Amino acid sequence: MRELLHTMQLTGHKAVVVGAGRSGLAAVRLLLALGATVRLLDKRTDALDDTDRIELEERHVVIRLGEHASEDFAGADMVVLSPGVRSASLMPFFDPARPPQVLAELELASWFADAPIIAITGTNGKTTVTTLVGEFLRDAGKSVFVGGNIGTPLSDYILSDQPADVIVLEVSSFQLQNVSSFHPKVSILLNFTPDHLDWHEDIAEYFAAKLNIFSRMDKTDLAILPFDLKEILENKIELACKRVYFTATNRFQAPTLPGRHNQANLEAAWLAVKAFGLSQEQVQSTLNAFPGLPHRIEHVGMVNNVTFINDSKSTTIDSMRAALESVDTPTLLLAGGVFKGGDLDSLTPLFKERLKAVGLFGDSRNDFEPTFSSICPTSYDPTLGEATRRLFALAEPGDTIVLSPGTASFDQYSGYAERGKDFVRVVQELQAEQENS
Ligand code: UMA
Repeated sequence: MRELLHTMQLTGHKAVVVGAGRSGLAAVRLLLALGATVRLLDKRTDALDDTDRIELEERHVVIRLGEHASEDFAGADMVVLSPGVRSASLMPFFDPARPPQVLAELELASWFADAPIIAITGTNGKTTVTTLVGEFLRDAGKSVFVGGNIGTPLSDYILSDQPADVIVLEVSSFQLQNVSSFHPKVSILLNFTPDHLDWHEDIAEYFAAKLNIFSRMDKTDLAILPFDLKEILENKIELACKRVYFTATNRFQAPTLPGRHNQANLEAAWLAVKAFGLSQEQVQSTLNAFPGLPHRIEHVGMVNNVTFINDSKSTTIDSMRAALESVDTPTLLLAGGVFKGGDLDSLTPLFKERLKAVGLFGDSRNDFEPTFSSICPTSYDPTLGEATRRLFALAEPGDTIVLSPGTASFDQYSGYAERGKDFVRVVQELQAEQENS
């Protein structure tokens, strides 16, 4: 048990946790360790598996599954939100005479953080930079916890005995929207482009949530900021902490992290670990052995001298742009899925320069087809597998087929990772067919 945790800290407190996913379950366990009385809610009636349900019931957690209702929140002192839960959607259920304290799982867990935090946010590149910062620090001999939006909630670390000299957290706008005392030592804002507008009220709300990462930082802390946003950040936002701006350079060689956007990611990651005493040589030495990240401009095979790149993590137009810019051979693009919006036409010059053909699949055909069909041969197939095979039939040796859909995957998949694995499966099938022919 961590030094800052005491079992009597929240004794007598009534806490409601909303969402029985990874964050919600971790928050429940942390609240139990603090002595709170806990109620767990989830809209989905099948949200809990038997193992978790039995464990929580044995620990006297009241579980309520199904649509939320006012009585679920009756008497609550605090309501802890999973990232995917919008606090505004719960307001009608609260007693206006005695509203509870509403906070993110990240906020609750951060009260007990016992090591300096490096927090990373931005629209694109968060997972890459979070992973890199963790790897750089580990290779330099530091013990590190890497978590947050990347997968393991901070609450899990707080409840563990894992030692850490540094806590490295990927943080999303969803999480940042409900923090008030979260206080990183170093924060990185990687970039900012429209995203999640299906969830946030508007772009201003999304930007404000991202900037919340800096709100508690003081003059001993460091903000690492994108040069592109300097004017906006200098003129509109007051930061109490030190700040440094970054842009893409050629400081590092990183063959598994192609593209200018990755040079910018590397620069931001380097500035963060520099603040912890690492040298440029140490960073380069880690990069020399860095295998790259799955589903992010990942080289997944070659058939008949046609290269296949899996960039399934590309869920925005901006990441589609980054992927296309990173490939310097004639490109056949696979795109499609749930389009989240964005100015596709602004990329017309890049499309004209790079694209040989486009294979659309899944949803959003009507969003993509007008732009692409005016530029290059554009086909449509219902599934990714069919679209990949069609482009492969068109491709010539030396070409590259890039899956960089620029969309969410929920029309056909449970997430981008499943979509990426499906693509890899098709590539492997093509490889096997080629070997057997
Ligand atoms: N739910 C309710 N009521 C609501 C809304 C949701 O009960 O009003 C329930 C859902 O039915 C569901 C549960 O809440 O069962 C899910 O909670 P969640 O979506 O917060 O998911 P977790 O499993 O807790 O995962 C979260 C992050 N998910 C989101 O932000 C959507 C994970 O990031 C993160 O890895 C995990 O916490 C650990 O910190 C994923 C993600 O997609 C990777 N993040 C977005 C992104 O990267 O674009 C932000």
